[in-house]
Amino acid sequence: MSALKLYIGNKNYSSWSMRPWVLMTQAGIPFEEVMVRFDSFGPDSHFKATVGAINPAGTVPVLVDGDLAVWDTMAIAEYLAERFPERALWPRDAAARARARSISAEMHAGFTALRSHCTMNIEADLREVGQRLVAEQAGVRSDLQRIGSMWSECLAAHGGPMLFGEFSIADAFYAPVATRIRTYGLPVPEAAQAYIDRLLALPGVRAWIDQALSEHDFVAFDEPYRTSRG
Ligand SMILES: N[C@@H](CCC(=O)N[C@@H](CS)C(=O)NCC(=O)O)C(=O)O
Repeated sequence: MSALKLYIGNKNYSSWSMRPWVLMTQAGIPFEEVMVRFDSFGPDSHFKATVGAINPAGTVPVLVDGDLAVWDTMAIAEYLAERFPERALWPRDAAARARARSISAEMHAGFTALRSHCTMNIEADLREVGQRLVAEQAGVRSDLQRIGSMWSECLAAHGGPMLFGEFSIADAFYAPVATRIRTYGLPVPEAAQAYIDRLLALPGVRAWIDQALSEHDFVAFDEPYRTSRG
C-alpha cells in the first residue's frame, strides 16, 4: 500500500480541509499532510499552480493515493470508507449508515447562510458578530435550528457520545460547524452544546484546533469582520 497524502489549506480557515484531516486522524489512518497556504486563488497564484497540478477543480482537500487523486470531501470520505472497511468510518448498521450519509450530504450541499455569514475562523472570538447575525439573518437562524434539531435527534436515537454512537464521517463533517458555533457564540439546544463540547475535545479535532491556533496567516478574504489577528 502506498502512503496517503492529504493536501489541505490553512487550518484556521479551511473548513473543507478539516473534515478529511479530522476523519483520518481520529480514525488512526496514517497520512502525510501537504499544506498549501491560502493566497489570492488567482490563476497565477502558488495555490492554484500547486493544487491545480493534481486536482483540475483547483480546490483542497485532495487525497493522493499513489497515482490516484481524489478530490471533494464527500468523494474522499467515501474512498476512505471503502479502502479501510475495518475502521467503520460509516456506521455498520444499514439504516444508521443511510441516515449518516443523508446528514453528511445535507452538510456538504447546504447550510449556505451559516457558511457564508459565519466563515470558519477557529482562532477568532466573534461572539458580538454572531449575536448581530442571529438577530438580523433569518437564514442563519433557520440553519441553526435545523442543525440543533438534527443533532438532538441523532444523539437521542443512538445514545451518543457522537451522532451515531461511535465517531463516524458524520461527526467529521460537522466538526467545522461546531467550531463556527463556538467562534460566533451561536445559540443551540443544550444537548447540541454538550455534543459540541465532546466533539471539539476528541484528540483528532483538538489536534487540528491546536495547529490552527499556532498559524499566523491573516487571509483577508476569509476575514469579513476583522482587519488583523486578535
Ligand atoms: N466541494 C468541495 C469544496 C472545496 C473548497 O471549496 N475548498 C476551498 C478551501 S476550503 C478551496 O480550495 N478554494 C479555492 C478556490 O475557491 O479557488 C469539497 O467538498 O471539497
